[in-house]
Amino acid sequence: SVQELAVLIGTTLDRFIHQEQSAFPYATGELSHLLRDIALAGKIINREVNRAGLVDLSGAMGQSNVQGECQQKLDVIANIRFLRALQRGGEVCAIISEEDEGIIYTNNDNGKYVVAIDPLDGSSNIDVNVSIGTIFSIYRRVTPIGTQANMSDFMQGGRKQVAAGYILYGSSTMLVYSTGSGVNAFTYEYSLGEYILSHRNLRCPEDGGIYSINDAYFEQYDPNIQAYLVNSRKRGLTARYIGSLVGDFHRNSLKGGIYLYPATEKAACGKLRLLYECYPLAFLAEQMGGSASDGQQPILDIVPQNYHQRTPFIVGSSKMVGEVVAALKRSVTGS
Ligand code: P6P
Repeated sequence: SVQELAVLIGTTLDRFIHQEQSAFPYATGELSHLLRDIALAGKIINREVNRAGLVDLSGAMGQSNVQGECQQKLDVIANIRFLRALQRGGEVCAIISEEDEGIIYTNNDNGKYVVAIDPLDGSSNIDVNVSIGTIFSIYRRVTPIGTQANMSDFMQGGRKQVAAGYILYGSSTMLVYSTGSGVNAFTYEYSLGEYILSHRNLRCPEDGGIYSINDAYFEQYDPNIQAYLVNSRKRGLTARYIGSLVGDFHRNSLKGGIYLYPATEKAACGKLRLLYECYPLAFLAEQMGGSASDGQQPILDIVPQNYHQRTPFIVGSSKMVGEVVAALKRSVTGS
């Protein structure tokens, strides 16, 4: 049977979440339910992504999101699907999404959690069939249960995340997440409709041979970033940059490497968003033994100011990130 096959293949996500929850005797199951809601939305988006080329879901919607970025049809669909899954799940009282300016209220004022989400990052890759991803970040609300959530629920800072993860729609679809006790990755088995545990307790190699950065902006980078890149080429490192953060992050986490989106002359804070891209991936990186910095401090220590603020982002193998941070600090101290 399907279930017997699942048992043969290994631990399903549902079973893993249940096992993880039972390790916390006081856990009441809401976070488990929330993770299942996200996993379900991921299955639905997976289906849409896989069909995009066939049912004309690829291509632009002809409108822009709050970032002023041209919205791809799948962006809009992914946003709607996740909002609907979280609203129906009942565990979430409010959401911040890359696709919307302000707080989205779910009308579940009794929900204990808030979620910040990038429903479909890297969506410009949809038309050319390159991997794309969903990134999510979960906080326990600080406002009283039963009241309407507000900005304070989302401005707690990266170290207050209770869970974070991503779904990578690639050659296979994977859900990778952490609730603070290590990182586990689940590969979606379509024939079973189940996510199967494929990478238990993922660890990011301390060092690596891959660097990911948009070389086109080389002239705009800090001279010490430029020096790092020149040196990386001399050392024979491999350049891999697919224009999809989740794909680059996932590969570098498995193989060892570093992803950089530094400040440029045109974008003093870089391009990536703190709340629903950098905080969650920094949480995962640290849980895997890697690290994440804005060049001056760990990403998770950045004090949030607003929902869509940007930050320079350097993430991956701890030794590599350390080298870049040391180089950038020389920029500041002039040493
Ligand atoms: P650039 C996609 O828009 C994204 O947010 C990340 O997924 C990706 O790494 C980066 O921006 C690409 O940006 O400026 O190099 O095209």
